[in-house]
Amino acid sequence: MTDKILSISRRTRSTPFTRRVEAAGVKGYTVYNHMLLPTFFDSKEADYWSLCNDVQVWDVSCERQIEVFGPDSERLIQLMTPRDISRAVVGQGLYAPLCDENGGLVNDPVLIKFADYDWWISIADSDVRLWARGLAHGLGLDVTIREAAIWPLAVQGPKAEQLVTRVFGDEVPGIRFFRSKMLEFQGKAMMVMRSGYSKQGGFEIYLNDPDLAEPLWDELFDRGQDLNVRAGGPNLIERIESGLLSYGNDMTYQHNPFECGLDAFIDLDADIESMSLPALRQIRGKHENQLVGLVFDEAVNFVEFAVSADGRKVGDVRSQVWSPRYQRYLAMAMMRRDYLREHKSVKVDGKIGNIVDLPFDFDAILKEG
Ligand code: THG
Repeated sequence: MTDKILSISRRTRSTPFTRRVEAAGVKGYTVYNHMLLPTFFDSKEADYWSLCNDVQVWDVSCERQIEVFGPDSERLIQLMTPRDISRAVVGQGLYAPLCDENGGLVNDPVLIKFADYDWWISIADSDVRLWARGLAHGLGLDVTIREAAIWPLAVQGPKAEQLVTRVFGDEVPGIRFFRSKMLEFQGKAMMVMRSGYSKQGGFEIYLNDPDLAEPLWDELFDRGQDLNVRAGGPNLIERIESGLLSYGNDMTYQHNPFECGLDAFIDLDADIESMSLPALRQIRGKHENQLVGLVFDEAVNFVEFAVSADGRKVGDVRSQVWSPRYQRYLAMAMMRRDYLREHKSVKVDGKIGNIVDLPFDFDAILKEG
């Protein structure tokens, strides 16, 4: 499919940064949580090199924060995720799948323990607020659930730490991965976490005052001039190379976390009350599909995203991109495990692709030739 114009209205919500994003020359948007998400500014490939070599500022306001507070907040969060959250400390983020009673993936957010009895669900693209409110109402839980007035701004890339330190001060380098500090910008404290949707390193600033959006954006660009700071957004090339999953693309509620390789973020043996754990304990090892990588020497045309063999469909491609760094065509595909047991490659569009585990291991891939 070729790119089309996106018609923008109130429904495709803008953000406090949108005017600056427009002024920076945004060329593409997608819609995420009913909100605009910039996808690229120069070209996807030029943006990729700027992210990997320098530093970018991303308007990721669409990572909406579903705030759950009140006496039963931790109980509700634990019901929604099969990851044990009991040892989380205030200020910590936890990447965690949310799963329904069948083990189906509802979302894959970052859970943030903002304070005791105050959790933020930093959601991927699905309507978690509705599900959470339904559960809370049905179970009679004592919680308040709302979409918080928070607009995350990510600063990503190898020079991100330098830039964020210039703006937020010397406490920044001491922030560990998926931990945060409350730091001041123009006298207002906001959460700064070492996190973000790339593997180039960086921070997310959880802006809590829309009037500071433009001053914050401008300060990052003023202080980052010598670092070649650019506007950017989650980059398709970088995130596929890094094996970062995208809910709605790589997986949906029809998949379970084992199929997506999220096993490490599930505590099957924990003594916790989580609504998906009984189903997940049953499903483990018996799931039908597995998300894997496919590696081709040249670009491939998938017909309707299908991967077929001997006249039957054996999987489908969920995300794909040409990697300019490795000179390979990379795909993430949801493949039938019965096919994977017997095969190490697929043939699509007349081209052979190797099946590899995720995340991609490029040393091994390049050695294969
Ligand atoms: N930051 C915040 N919220 C988010 C995202 C984010 N919400 C939506 C979306 N991104 C959720 N998806 C992901 C996917 C991967 C990661 C974070 C969010 C991630 N994973 C690391 C990894 O896979 O190596 C670390 C996981 C860990 O060790 O805990 O960072 O980007 N606020």
